[in-house]
Amino acid sequence: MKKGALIGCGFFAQNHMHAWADVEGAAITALCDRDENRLKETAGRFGVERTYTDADELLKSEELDFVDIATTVLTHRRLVERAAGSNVHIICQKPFADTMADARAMTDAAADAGVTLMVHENFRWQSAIHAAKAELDKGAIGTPFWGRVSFRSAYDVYSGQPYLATDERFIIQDLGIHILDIARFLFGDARTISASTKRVNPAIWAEDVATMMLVHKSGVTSVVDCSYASRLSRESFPESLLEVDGSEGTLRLMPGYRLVVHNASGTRELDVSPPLLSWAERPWHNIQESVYNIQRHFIDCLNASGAPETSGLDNLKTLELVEAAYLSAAGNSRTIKLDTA
Ligand code: NAD
Ligand code: 89V
Repeated sequence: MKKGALIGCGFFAQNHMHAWADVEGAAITALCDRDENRLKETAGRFGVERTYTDADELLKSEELDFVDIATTVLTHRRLVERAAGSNVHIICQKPFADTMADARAMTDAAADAGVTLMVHENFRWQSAIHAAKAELDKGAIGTPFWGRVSFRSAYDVYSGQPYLATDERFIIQDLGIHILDIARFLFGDARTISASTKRVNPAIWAEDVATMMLVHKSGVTSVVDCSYASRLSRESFPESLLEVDGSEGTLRLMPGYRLVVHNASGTRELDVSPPLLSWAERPWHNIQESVYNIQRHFIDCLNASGAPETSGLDNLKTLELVEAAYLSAAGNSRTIKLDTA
């Protein structure tokens, strides 16, 4: 049994806790949150007795295999470095870091301590995205040459996550990061990116619309677009939609988890709806299933001493896309060549 502690018992951490209860071979034995009310509520909800308001105290007092950091970005570097210093394996929520320098210092700290570091980047672990990847991997549409990963919504995300309305950065750092990671997952690493952003909603501080174009080493050109200001006739939050054109056909992941694959043999339409886990709630159920999948993957990696797919080192490439997108948008959408290319 892998023993873990959760640091940060806020809005999204509740999903982590529900998923940990389903992951065989792992158990959360201690909790930490500097907000006593949230700490008590979560401890009561999940029956965890060992609680702390200070992460250093927790790391000193608990015998742990891993920590799961579910706090917001500005606290990630200190908590990851402390955890590495205590020789425990680490999961850290996205966005991994506020700067590339912080992210590199965090991956270095984990490497120096010889511990596994995974970024909780769960969108690629949604079963609909995995189903699309499986079609591409078996060559159903030949060699992809063009793709689009799109997330367009007008869902009220601000009530559950008020910081999204006041942070200096919004949609690229919060949501774009997920669909940029999906673009890397489907089309491989990118050479260049260009981007444009806009703030439509006057009640928020930063950008709620972003359009990005990537050129991948694989030869694919992809468009990665997101909006929290798009009032559609059918709200599809939080679905990521896909379009991929290949040398032998096309693939479309449509609203309602309909995967349409067309090639010389005809058209197949697959229902790739995610399962509704016992504790999940629509419409968040696809994200909630991916929380279970990525935490399951982390424990499998610890048991096999393998590197997680979204390791700290891998996620540096997704984070660099985020940084480059902001740089491009601030510079008349100029094309940015990526260092990790
Ligand atoms: P939140 O503000 O609701 O919760 C964060 C909690 O961490 C708060 O209770 C706060 O008191 C606690 N905290 C902060 N610093 C701490 C410290 N040093 N020690 C102990 N406790 C500390 O935030 P949230 O909406 O739950 O988001 C948390 C993270 O999860 C963010 O990085 C966000 O981007 C990410 N997130 C990911 C997904 C997803 O994976 N799909 C969805 C939503 C949010
Ligand atoms: O998944 C997330 O990171 C969330 C949301 C779906 C609202 O963007 O912050």
